[in-house]
Amino acid sequence: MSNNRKFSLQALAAAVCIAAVVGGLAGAAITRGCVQEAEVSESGAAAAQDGQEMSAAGSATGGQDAPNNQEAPVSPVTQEELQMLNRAGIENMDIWDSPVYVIGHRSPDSDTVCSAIAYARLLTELGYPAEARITAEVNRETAYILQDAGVEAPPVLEDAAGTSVFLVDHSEYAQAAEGMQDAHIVGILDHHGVGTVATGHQVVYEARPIGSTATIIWLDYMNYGVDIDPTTARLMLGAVLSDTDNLTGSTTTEADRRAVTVLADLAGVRDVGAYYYGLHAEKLSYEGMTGEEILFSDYKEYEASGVKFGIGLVNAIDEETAARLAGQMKEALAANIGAGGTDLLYASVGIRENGQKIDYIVPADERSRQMIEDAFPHYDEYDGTSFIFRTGLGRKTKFVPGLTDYLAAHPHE
Ligand SMILES: [Mn+2]
Repeated sequence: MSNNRKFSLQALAAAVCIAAVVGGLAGAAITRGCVQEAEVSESGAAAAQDGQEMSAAGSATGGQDAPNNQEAPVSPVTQEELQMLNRAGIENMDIWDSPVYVIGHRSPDSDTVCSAIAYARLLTELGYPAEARITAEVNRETAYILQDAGVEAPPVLEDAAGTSVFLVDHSEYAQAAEGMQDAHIVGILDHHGVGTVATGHQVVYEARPIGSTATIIWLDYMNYGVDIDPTTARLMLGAVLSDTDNLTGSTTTEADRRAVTVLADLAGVRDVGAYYYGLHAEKLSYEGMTGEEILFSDYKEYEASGVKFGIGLVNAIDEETAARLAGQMKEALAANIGAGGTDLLYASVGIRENGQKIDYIVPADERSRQMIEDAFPHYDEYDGTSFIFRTGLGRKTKFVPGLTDYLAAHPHE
C-alpha cells in the first residue's frame, strides 16, 4: 500500500515535470523542483502530501458551490497512464511525408548521429515511421562507436527541402542540413540555446539544459514506455560519454550520470571507463588529417546581431599537442574566413589537465583576433597564434554566449 502510494506520487511528480517541460520557459523553475521531489522520495512524498491537502481544501471550497465534486476523488495518474498521456502529447505531430528523417547538425558528432538513430527508432516504435540521416560523413570517433555497436552509418541527406524532418541536437539553420529552410520540420530535440529555426505549425519541441541529446532521448524512451534494445543502448551510451567528456563536462547533470549507468547495463558494457577510453583515443587521433579536416571535424556556425561566426572544436591530450594542432589549423583558418559568409572564424583546442579545462582559441584573421581582445580580455596568454584561457572558454558554455552578449552590446556600424 505505502509502496504503491509512493510510486504513484512519483508518477504524479513526473507528470508535473512533463507539464512543466511542455510549458516551456515558465516550466524551467518548476522542473528543477520536480527532479528533487522525484529523487528524494521522502521529501517528495511530503511535498505531494502538501499537494493533497491543498487539493482536498480546494475541493471542499468548490464543494459548497457544486456538492457533486465532493464524491469520487480523482485518482493519481499511474505510470502506464502517464506513458499513454505522453504518447498522446505527440499525436498532433504535423507530418507531411513518411518517413520522417531524423537528422542532427553539420559536422556531425557522436551525439548528433547516435541520437538521430536512437530517436528514429523510438518514433518508429511509436508508430511514426522514421529514418536517421546525417549531413556529412561521420568523424572517426562516431565511426568507432557505430562499428563497435555493429551499426551502419545512416545515409547522408543531400537536400532536406520538401521532406519531413525531425531535428536533433540543434535548432539553428546555420548548423542544419542543406535545404532546411524549405523542409517541413515536425520536431526539435535539443540541449543547446534556441536557434533560428521557426515554424508556423505545431511541433514537438523538447529541450533541456543537460549534457547530451541522447540523455533526453533516454528519458523519452521511459516517458513513452518503449524498451531500449542493447544495440541502441550502446549507441546512446557512446553519445552521452562523448558529449559530456566521460561525465566531466560542465553541462553534465545527474540525468546524464544515471543514463550512463542504465545504458551501460542495457548494452552489456561492464567497464565504462575502458569503453570511453576506446572512443576518446580515436577522437584525439588526428593523424593523417589536414589542418582543414581537423578544423572542420567538429565545426559549428552561429549568428548574433547580424554577425556570422564559426568555431571548430578540437581536443588535445596536452598543451604541446594543443599548440601543434593550433599551428596546423592556422593556414586553414586564414583560407576559410569569409567562406559561407563568416565574419569571424576560430579554432578552439581544449585540453583537460588534472580536472582543469584549458582552451587555446585560434583566430583566423586580425578582425577575429581583435574580437577576442575586446570580448574576452581576461585571457591568460597570447602566444602569437592562440589565446590561452587557463580556466577554460567552452564553446557552448562561455565562448558563444560571451561573444553573443558582446556583439549585442556593441552593434557594428
Ligand atoms: Mn549534443
